[in-house]
Amino acid sequence: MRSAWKYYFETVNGVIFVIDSADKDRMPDVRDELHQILGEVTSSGVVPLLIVANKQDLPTALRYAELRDHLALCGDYEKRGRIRI
Ligand SMILES: Nc1nc2c(ncn2[C@@H]2O[C@H](COP(=O)(O)OP(=O)(O)OP(=O)(O)O)[C@@H](O)[C@H]2O)c(=O)[nH]1
Ligand SMILES: [Mg+2]
Repeated sequence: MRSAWKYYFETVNGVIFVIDSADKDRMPDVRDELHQILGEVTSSGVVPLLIVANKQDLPTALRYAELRDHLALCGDYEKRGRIRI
């Protein structure tokens, strides 16, 4: 599936990316995957990407600012107003 995402993005109207906010150990993998997707979404034209931070009810869940840091969402993407968590 991952290698086919590039073709998939050419045919969808939007992408919903769900994160387990409480799974801190996997944030590096999530970050890498998300940035790969962001690159492919961008090269496929304009595809809205919604990031859903799941499990926010758990006390150990990472909050907005922490997720933004872990996923390296600041910088260019955020400046362009293209990212909302
Ligand atoms: N507290 C809480 N639990 C949720 C939420 N959404 C899904 N779950 C539960 O999370 C569980 C699934 O997540 P995980 O336990 O991480 O399982 P997984 O991601 O399939 O497998 P792992 O590889 O072990 O992470 C299920 O028991 C769901 O009911 C949420 O918003 N809050
Ligand atoms: Mg999980």
